[in-house]
Amino acid sequence: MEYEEIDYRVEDGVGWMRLRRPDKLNALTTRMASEALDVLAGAREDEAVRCLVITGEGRGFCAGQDLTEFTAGVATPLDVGEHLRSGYNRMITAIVELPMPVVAGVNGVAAGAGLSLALACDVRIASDAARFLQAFVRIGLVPDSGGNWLLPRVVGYAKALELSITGDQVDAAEALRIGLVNRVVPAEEFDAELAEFAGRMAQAPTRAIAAAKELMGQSLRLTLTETLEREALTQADLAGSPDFAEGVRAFLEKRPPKFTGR
Ligand code: LHQ
Repeated sequence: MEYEEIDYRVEDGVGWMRLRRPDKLNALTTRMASEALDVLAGAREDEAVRCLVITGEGRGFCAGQDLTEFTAGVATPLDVGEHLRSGYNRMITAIVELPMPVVAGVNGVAAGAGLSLALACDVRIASDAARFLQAFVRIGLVPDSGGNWLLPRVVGYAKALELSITGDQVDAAEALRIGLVNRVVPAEEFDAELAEFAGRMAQAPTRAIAAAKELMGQSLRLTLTETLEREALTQADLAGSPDFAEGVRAFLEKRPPKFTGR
C-alpha cells in the first residue's frame, strides 16, 4: 500500500510511524486510519521491528477526527458507528495488542481520537510544546477510540471524568503531574530523546516486553490468583527463550546483554 498521509520507515529496529498532515495538525482521515492499520499489521509481522514509535509531523501530534470529513463528501453522511468500528477501533486494538513496545512521541497537540491514539501506546514521551484535550464534549460527543477505557486507567477515574466532561486543555507540565505522560522533554531535545528511548526499547528482550504488556493489561480484569497463574505460565515459556539464556549468560560474564528479541 502506498502511504500518503503517513510516513513509515524502519531504522535500527525501530518502526517510525509519522502522521503526515501537518497543516491540519495531523487530523485523522479515513485514509490515514486505513494506512495506520496497514502499518500496524506490517510491523507485527516484521521481525526487523522491535519497537514502534507513533508521532506527528509539524506542530501537532494528532487533532483527532478530521471534522471536514463530515461535510466534504468522503462519506456523507459519515456513518460514525461504522467509521469507528472499521477504522479507529481496529487501530486502537492493534496498538494495544502489538507484541512489542509502542511509544507515542507526542510532539504537539493531541486532541480527541488523537489523545486516544497516544493513550493506546505503552509509553508517552511528550515535547514541552504538547498539550492534551478530550475535545469531544466541545462538539457534543463522548470520548471514543477507547478514551473511556484508557484514560481512567492512565490518570484515574476522577481526573479522566473531569477532562472528558470539560474538554479542558492540559499542558505538558500538568500532563506529567497527573501521569498522562511518562516524560516531558524540551522541544529542542525531543527528537533526540525520543530516538534514544526507542532505540533502547528496540534492543530490549522483545518477547518479555510483549508478555509484560499482555499480562499487565489482563491483570486489570483478573484476580490476583488468576494473574499469579498466568505469570507462572508466561515465565515458564520465557525461561526457554534465547533472550533469557543470553540475559543470564551476560550477567554471569559481567557484560551487557545482546538481546535478539527471540
Ligand atoms: C482540523 C482539526 C480537525 C479538521 C485542527 N479536523 N481540521 C468523532 C466523530 C466521528 C467519528 C470518529 O471519531 C471522532 C473522534 C474525534 O476525534 S472527535 C474530536 C475531533 N477533534 C476536535 O474536535 C479538535 C478540533 N481542533 C481543535 O480544537 C484545535 O484545532 C486544537 C485545540 C487541536 C488546536 O488548536 P490550534 O493550535 O489553535 O490550531 P488550529 O485550530 O488553528 O488548527 C490548525 C489547522 O488545523 C486549522 O486549519 P486552517 O486551514 O484553518 O489553518 C484547523 O482547522 C485544522 N484542524 N483540528 N480535527
